[in-house]
Amino acid sequence: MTIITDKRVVSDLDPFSAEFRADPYRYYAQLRALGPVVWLEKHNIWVVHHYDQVRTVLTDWQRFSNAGGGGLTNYFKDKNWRQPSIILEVDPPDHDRTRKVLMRLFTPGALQKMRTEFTGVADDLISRATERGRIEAVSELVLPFPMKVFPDAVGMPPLDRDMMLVYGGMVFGAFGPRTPWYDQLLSRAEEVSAWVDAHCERSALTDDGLGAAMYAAADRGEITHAEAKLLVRSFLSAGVDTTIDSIGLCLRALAEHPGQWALLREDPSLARAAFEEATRYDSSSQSLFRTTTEDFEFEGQRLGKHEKVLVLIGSAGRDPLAWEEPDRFDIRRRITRQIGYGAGPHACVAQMMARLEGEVFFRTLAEKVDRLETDGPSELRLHPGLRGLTSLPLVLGGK
Ligand code: OVM
Repeated sequence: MTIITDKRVVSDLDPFSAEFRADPYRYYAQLRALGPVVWLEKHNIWVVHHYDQVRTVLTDWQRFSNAGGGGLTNYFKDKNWRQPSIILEVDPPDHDRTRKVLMRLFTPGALQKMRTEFTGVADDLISRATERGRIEAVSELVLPFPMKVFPDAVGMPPLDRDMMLVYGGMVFGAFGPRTPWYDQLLSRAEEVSAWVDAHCERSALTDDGLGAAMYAAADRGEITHAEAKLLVRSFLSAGVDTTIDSIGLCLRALAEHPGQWALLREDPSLARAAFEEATRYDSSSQSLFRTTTEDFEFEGQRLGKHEKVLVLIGSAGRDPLAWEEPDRFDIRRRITRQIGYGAGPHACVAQMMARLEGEVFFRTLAEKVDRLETDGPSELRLHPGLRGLTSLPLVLGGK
């Protein structure tokens, strides 16, 4: 008989609470101090939060599966509110077939076309914001950018902001626990799902966007037409809120670090590096989930089969074991091991598009804007699944 002594490392921290979300980096450090794998008793889940272990978990898809669901709901035990994603919530080899279709969309030519279009939109939005001078940057500058360029690239008509943001809230709400807030949001699930479904139909898309390219892959037999529709849905699920929030947080970081803004303003070619650093330093995607496929020992802890593992990529980006002065926002940092887009087979498939949005936005800002200052406190949206701002008052002055 084997006797397993219970040396489980336990914490009562709740990464989904408003208190934690308001100041996550402080709590991440507390979690890291406890050890590489910690049991969170509030939710009965494991958590990993160091760079190395986060990368290991995200890469080891055999033991840390995505089929258990992208959020806190455990699909091995419970049913989810929406049909599972056919790319996020499946494991290789099935996953690789749908992923390949999406990967092929981001050709140099497609990205070049996006760059031209993104630049036109950024130019227009930033010029108008600069003329106004004092702005609430989330609603007047940040949000309108992905909200325009993303549906345009996919080939969708302009998105109804309210519906889109309710849907995004629902999708990423699933990254957190069932709360009265989330239940209320889910009360609109039927209406919102119908809206999303209708927008993902081939007939609702232009014939020259990313959406049409997915249906073309179906015509070639690489996927079914039903799968093409679900892949358009994945795009719409993962592509809007994430970039809005990441661009907003990067803008705030620049406004709050005048020395870094001065560097970028003097050399707009640093824009891509600035957004890359913000993706490490403070970005929308802080957490992901995996679910164990078997009983095994990991970093000295006994993990059981079908247990949820919270993967804090936001903490991995601030791990002092992996980064020099991780709490410093430094746009000249050379980032060769980005973890903000995840890692392994499920690493963000549209990360090149996300980077392009960030690069174009901040390059245009650096080219057109001289003065960039905060104009009062910003407000965080204390959403359990995605980090972002609800308001960012700024003063902008043109060059
Ligand atoms: C999807 C999906 C939804 C949310 C996030 C995500 C981070 C993917 O439906 O495939 O990736």
